[in-house]
Amino acid sequence: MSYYPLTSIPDYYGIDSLLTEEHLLIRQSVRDWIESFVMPKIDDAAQHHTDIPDLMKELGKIGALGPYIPEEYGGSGLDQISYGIIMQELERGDSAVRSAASVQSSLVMFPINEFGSEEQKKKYLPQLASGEMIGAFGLTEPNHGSDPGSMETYFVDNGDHYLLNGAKMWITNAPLCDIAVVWGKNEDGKVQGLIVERGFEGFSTPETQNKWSLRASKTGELVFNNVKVPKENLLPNVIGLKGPLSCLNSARYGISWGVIGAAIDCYCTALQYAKERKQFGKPIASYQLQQKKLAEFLTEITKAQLLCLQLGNLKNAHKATPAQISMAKRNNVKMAIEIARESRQILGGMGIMGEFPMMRHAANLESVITYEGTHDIHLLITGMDITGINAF
Ligand code: TGC
Ligand code: FAD
Repeated sequence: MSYYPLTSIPDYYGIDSLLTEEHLLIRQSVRDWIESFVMPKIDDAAQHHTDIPDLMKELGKIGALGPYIPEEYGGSGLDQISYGIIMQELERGDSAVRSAASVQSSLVMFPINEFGSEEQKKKYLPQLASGEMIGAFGLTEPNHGSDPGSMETYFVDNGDHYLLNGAKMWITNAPLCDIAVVWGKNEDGKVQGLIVERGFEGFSTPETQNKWSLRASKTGELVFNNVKVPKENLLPNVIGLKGPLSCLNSARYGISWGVIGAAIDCYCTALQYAKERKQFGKPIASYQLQQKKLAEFLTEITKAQLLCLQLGNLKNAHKATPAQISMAKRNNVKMAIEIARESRQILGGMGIMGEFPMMRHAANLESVITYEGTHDIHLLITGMDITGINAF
């Protein structure tokens, strides 16, 4: 259960009035699920570096996997604002929960839906939507993170199959995945996507241990040692880096909304605590220094909400540019990590305890500010968009 009443979740600029009845219903149902399924378990999972059992199936049951994927393939056919709202509510629980849903939706279901064959869509999408199948997305490599265009993973035509070699690193859900959408270079040096299934000989997924961040999420490697991938597992409808980067547009958009949820959790906790905690005979909320922090949190959350709502409108109209998405990802993650850090101070010593969410959110957001394009890379994308000069 949250420490604050859910009725205190802020809507300072009346943004709810711009949402539809359906958006509000979706938000309420995900909010309720986070309270009943995630909140009671999340501190324990993070403290013990374990995933939440059955998380993906439960996410499937509430319709959080592939919300915008067409219903004929098991999705919910919802709009982009619904997707954003779902991500926001999930990340109020924990970034690991949003990560699970965003990888499955934007990085696995999205490329199969956009670039896959009809057979691939029918074979994989319904099981991914229900959470019976867990997907991973392999782009980053040990030697190539911000610069995926230099990837070394490659595959060659070997008669009736492709032979895949290489390794991917920092892969969310690698140790749990049933399939992985893997980006490698073909014999012409062009990037293409392959669907690699657990059980293919030569494919292994060692877990990355000892993370201080996203501890309720499994991270690992994808290692390919002469893996025979059937030819029908190649994504046929995209060639080039724009394939994986298009998936990132969708996931980065979801993160822009998601981190608002983490910021809201920290803000609401800090506000409640500041009103209850007395020092020098008065609630600490009565002191100007604490009010400054709380007022600035709410200002930044409200600006981030407006940014996301308009980005959602642009996305619904298929007009959102990658650079606009970069701006929102960069701004909102920075906003959330600063609120997590500052709000912890409002709780004094109690702020470091697992009973309160700040340390967990702050540690999680250290990953979120790095993955899906680092804070610096998103700045360079904006810089290139406004100057026309590539500074990478
Ligand atoms: P560049 O030459 O600029 O572009 C190559 C081709 O791609 C096109 N393109 C895009 N297409 C769609 N969406 C985008 N956002 C695109 N950005 C570029 C571009 O038009 C070009 O197309 P074409 O047809 O001319 O070939 O590429 P570059 O090599 O200079 O690199 C550009 C850069 C740095 C922006 C890009 O590589 C980048 O974004 N780097 C960051 C890498 C990153 O974000 N990795 C994320 C890995 S996945 C992950 O972190 C999941 S975390 C999941 C979780 O747990 O939530
Ligand atoms: P590097 O690219 O080595 O960057 C190091 C530093 O150099 C950064 O500060 C960066 O901003 C800076 N830098 C790099 N290039 C430039 C430049 N041209 N100019 C100025 N500064 C520069 N990847 C996946 O493919 N799938 C996943 O599911 C996935 N999940 C992840 C989960 C977690 C928990 C984490 C931490 C990462 C995950 N990633 C995943 C990888 C993530 O996308 C990369 O970590 C990220 O893109 C950065 O790559 P890197 O770590 O290699 O850092």
